[in-house]
Amino acid sequence: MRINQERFGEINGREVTAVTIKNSHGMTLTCLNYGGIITKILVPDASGKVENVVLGFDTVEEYEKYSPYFGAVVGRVAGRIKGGAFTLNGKTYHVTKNENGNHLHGGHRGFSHVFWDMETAEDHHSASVAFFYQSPDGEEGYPGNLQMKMVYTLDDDNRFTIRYHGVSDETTLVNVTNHTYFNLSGNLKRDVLGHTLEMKSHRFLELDRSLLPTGQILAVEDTPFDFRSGRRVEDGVRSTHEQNLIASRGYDHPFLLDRHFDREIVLTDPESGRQLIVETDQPCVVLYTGNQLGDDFMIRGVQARKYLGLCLETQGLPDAVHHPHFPSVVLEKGGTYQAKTIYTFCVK
Ligand code: FUC
Repeated sequence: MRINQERFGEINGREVTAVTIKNSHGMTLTCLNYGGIITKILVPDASGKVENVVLGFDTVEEYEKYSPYFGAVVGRVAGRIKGGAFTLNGKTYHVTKNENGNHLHGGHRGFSHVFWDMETAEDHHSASVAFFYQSPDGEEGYPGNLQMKMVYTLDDDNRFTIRYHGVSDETTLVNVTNHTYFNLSGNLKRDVLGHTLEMKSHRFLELDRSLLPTGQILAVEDTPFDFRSGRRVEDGVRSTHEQNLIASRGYDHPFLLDRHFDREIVLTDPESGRQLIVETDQPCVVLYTGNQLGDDFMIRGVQARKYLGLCLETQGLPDAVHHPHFPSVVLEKGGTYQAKTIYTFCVK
């Protein structure tokens, strides 16, 4: 394993550092001490050709100007909180309303637009970057001083693991995810419509027009949301299912996972032969097919556009604080938030 650090740029007078980890099986991962942003993941295709499989930029300026959370950690709470308000232990809290009167992805800066302290470590078969962030009481409106730790580990089996850990001195909400946009074609040669996705999920959440859960849990059976035997991403774009139309033609939906650490999410690009297996201890994955991606910028020389990447955001259920029948995302004072997701890259 090799770890390398270099200057990536500067934000508000502070250096943004890029850490690159390279294993002995042709896989390389680069991430930043800003938003924990994963800027690049290089993996081989079926013929051994090593190319980048995530959306990212080479300058901080582009991240600041254009990035819809490319590769970043999002929190304290991923997804939307209706009306930017919630009640905990009888007290109402107002969090940043940064999208149509609702709270999205932790607010203006959240976890994605702040510096994290970094420490690297390595052993025989893996190398890690540990990230630390202290979110002060009241930040973006959330109660409690929250100490977050997140560890990215790459091993020699082309397995990339993210572990999250949080403790707070007051009861608060935590539901963190990583917002990487994957595109297994390699260096964005094609969009992701021809990718196939297989997911062990028989239920998904119905969304309203603001993309907030209505509270209804729907069966995937006989819908374009049934990925149990695998289907092309394109199906949801061509679909006239009301839920695909609400998501601006595509998917922006939380799927409840039936299994954990059992190949529950498998994304394949049949052309390159690349495959990504995502496994997690989290109750759901938000499948977002890049339906809102703008076309007013370039991504490493490629025109940005809809469906150029897709996110597999493993997490607790969105807006859970307003739906008592969803698993809670409340972190009690003195308790510990923990989550783990493993991304394994291979070829078919
Ligand atoms: C995803 C979606 C949102 C939003 C954002 C950039 O998580 O759920 O709709 O577009 O990313």
